[in-house]
This record gives sequence, structure tokens and C-alpha cells, in this order.
Amino acid sequence: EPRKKSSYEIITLTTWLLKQEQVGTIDGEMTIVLSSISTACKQIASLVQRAPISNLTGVQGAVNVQGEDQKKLDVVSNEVFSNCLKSSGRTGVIASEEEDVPVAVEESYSGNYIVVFDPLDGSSNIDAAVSTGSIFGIYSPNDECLADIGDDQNLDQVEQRCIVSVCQPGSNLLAAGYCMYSSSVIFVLTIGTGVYVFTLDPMYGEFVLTQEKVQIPKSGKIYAFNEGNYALWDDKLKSYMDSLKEPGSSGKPYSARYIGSLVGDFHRTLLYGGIYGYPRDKKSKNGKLRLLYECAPMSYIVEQAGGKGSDGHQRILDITPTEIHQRVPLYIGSVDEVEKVEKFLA
Ligand code: P6P
Repeated sequence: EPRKKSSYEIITLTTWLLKQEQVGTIDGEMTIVLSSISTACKQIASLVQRAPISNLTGVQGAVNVQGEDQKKLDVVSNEVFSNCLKSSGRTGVIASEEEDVPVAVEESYSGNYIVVFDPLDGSSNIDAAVSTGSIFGIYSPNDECLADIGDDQNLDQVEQRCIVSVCQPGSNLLAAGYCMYSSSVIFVLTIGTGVYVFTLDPMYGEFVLTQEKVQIPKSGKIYAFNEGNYALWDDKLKSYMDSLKEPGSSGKPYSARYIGSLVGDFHRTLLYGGIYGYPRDKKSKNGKLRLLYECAPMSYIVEQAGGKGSDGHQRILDITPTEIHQRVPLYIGSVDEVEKVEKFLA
């Protein structure tokens, strides 16, 4: 008797990852790394959702029950991410916004993937309970940087080698994703076969597949820039910004939406279309966002969804970082919208 397929088939992230491994899109090591990342995101989701409560358990600079100083949520998120990756045993090197240099993971015994991440982007929004997110990217293992780690090689030589192996162009990414902590907890992932969206079901703590092969609209009349910096922008950018306010042939100007959290602004752009931009300005010569663990992963995702990620002149994924925390200007979203700003900036 063939198994009756239930009409209400739930596909969890775990089962989805195993399926991708079965068809050979990813190997078993990558499956474990991605699964450990999703575990970190679940833990961070619960930390973020209870942040105001845990803040109430003690006054500023309170001491927690183990006698440790209470840490800021973004530092705690970094520890959660790092611990999950280290215990996966398949991560060779991690580079985080919260770490000055890449960390070579001694516990790694196979896989040796390179994982870059921003554990909690937009953390200044936490106290107001506005959306925040974690962003990650995974590069292929790089064994030579980890070579001789057992010998008494001085660690900063290893770290130097690891910096080189971490500084790869986004075009080398094998996987990228983010987890948005908002009205829903949304895990967005690409392994190079399109963009998949999973929603955390709090009933049983699993990410459930809710959208497959997301395609960003080719155009969209929503823009997300911090116009408070307008006076600091160059004239070409000002002209672009002014053009968005003209009613144009449709009789309606663009709408501004900006929540001060890249993950939230990006996710809305991915689903509704439009553009998110963080330009360079007179104060920040290279803009504010980091290439390695913010702009490159987001650009890989948006390209997998049929969109574009640019620094205003070139494809983000073609830029090779020269240092871990390098900043670049970012224009990302619908093809028509990114190409429009590139024309103004040419
Ligand atoms: P501003 C958060 O600090 C962040 O890195 C992004 O998430 C966000 O889009 C941007 O910076 C906000 O920066 O200068 O507009 O407050």
C-alpha cells in the first residue's frame, strides 16, 4: 500500500539540508556547518526576544549568577555563533565582526570550512525591539592556513595565513544566509541553487520551509537609505536621490522605508523589490558596511534571487577584500533600481 502523502507536508531545514546532501549539492560537512549555524540562530532568537527581560534581571553592569559581568547581547551572540561552529567540528576558521582577527578553530577535524559572520547586525535596535539579524557566509576549506597548527608555530603566523585565506571575493562563496529576528524569525539561505526561506515554528523550535526559489521583483519603488547623510553625499548621488522624489510618468514618487537594520531592510527589498543603499560620504570614505560578512553574503543571496549587489560601480562579488573588516559602499536590490543608481554615479 503506497504511503499516503499528507496534504500538509512540513519540510524542516534539517530535512531540506539532508535532501540537498543526498542529491550532492552539498557534502555532509557543509550540512553539519549549516545545521550548527541554524542552532546558533535559534539560540540568538530566544536571547533577542527576551533581551528586555534579561536586562531587567540586573541594573547596568550587573553581575550574573556565575559572577561574570553581564555581557552585551552582540558579544553574547558572537560567543553563541562561535561555540556552535566550533562544536560542529567542521569549521576550520571563523571571521566575525566581533573578532579583530580570524580565529583558527583547533577543534576542527574535518571539513575545515571558513565561516564569516556578523552575529547580530543592527544590535542598536535591540532596546527598542526593532528587527535585527545574523548574517553569514561560507567559503571552501583552506587547509594550508591551518597547516602545522599542532606544532609550536607561533599563532600569529597562522593567523596571518588565515587572514589571507579568509579574504576571498564573494564569488567564491559556497553558501550564504541570514536570520532575521522580527515579528517572525526568518532563516534565509542559498547554497547556489536559489534562495530558500524558512520560518521558525515556536511550537516545536524548527525552521520550516515557507518559500522556495525566491525571485526579487525586477523593479520596485521602495528605497532604503539614511537620508540624514544627504548633505555628506556627492552631487551625483544627490541627483539620484532627488529623482526618486519626482512623481514621474506613474504620477507617484518612491516610498522611503528605513529601519536601521540591514537584515530587515534587505529582507523587505528581497520580497517586495526596491533598493537598499549605504553610500560612501564625506565622513565615511568607504561607507559603513563590511564587505566580507555583510555586503558579500547579501550580494550572493540577491544575485541568486535575480537581483544585483554593487558598490556603485562594480559587482560586490568581484571585489577581493584586502583586510577582514574592509568597508565598501553598498547598493543592493532590484536590477532596474541598482542599475539606475549606477547610471547616476557613472
Ligand atoms: P545608520 C547597523 O548598525 C548597520 O550596520 C546596518 O544594519 C544598518 O542598515 C546601518 O548600519 C544603519 O546605519 O548610519 O543609518 O544608523
